[in-house]
Amino acid sequence: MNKPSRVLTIAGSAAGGSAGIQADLKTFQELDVYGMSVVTAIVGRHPQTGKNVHPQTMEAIEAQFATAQAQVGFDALKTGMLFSKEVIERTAELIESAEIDHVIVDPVMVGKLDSKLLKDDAIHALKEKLIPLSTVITPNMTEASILLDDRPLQTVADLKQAAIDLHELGAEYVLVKGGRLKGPAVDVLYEGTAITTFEAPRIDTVNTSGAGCTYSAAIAAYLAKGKSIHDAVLLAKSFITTAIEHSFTYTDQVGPTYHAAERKYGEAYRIKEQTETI
Ligand code: PXL
Repeated sequence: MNKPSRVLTIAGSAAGGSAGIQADLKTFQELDVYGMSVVTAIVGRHPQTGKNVHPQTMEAIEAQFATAQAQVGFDALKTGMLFSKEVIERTAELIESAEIDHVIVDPVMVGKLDSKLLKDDAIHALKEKLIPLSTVITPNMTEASILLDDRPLQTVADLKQAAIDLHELGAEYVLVKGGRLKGPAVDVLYEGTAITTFEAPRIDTVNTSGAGCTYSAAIAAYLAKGKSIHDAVLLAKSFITTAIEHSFTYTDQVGPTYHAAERKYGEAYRIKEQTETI
């Protein structure tokens, strides 16, 4: 049998199923890679207490990683919500020791429901320890702005400059996502010598919970399958755009993207792209 490529996500559990570990594993399954997970924290809302984040112990985190490594091994690894400086530092050590080909760092900081998914003192560790080990980082505009010491980002030109400057942190590639731009959803990929913009139409919906997780999980899956960074981003953007087009909600709360949309409707978007050398 042709065995599927293997992808590990190190991230938080999002109880509602739209984001975090749950979004990652659904995406891996859709794209026919073998998914594994290390849960760093459990995110759940407690209406009375407001308590939101339940960090897991370092022992539990290490045990999950060791199990996945021994039972399966990794072609690619993706990080999502890591929450604390300690978990970021340990994750960096584990990545270095495991010598993984493709490392996708989604620098998750704040959830759609304003849940705080990264402690303030963790940003430094993210920049110094984890990002330098990554193949690609996938910040949205807010995260890119924070990583650039609160630089305001408003236009595609701002995103291009942000991608070039973030590259200095040591990632091989930088993808700055323009989901919060006015107008079309334009993402910017900097590959060190060339910048490519990927453009999808803006879809008028609030149901985009977990869109960032899903997008970076799809990039991880395609890289694990041997695609180039350019093709992985192009295919993943098509996957997430179709998932957003078919997003929905069961309640009055912000709903999930539809991870099965591309398989079910076969409606891969034509993403417009343009490359310029720097
Ligand atoms: O979408 C960001 C995100 C990532 N990881 C976890 C989350 C969320 C958003 O709520 O809960 C665990």
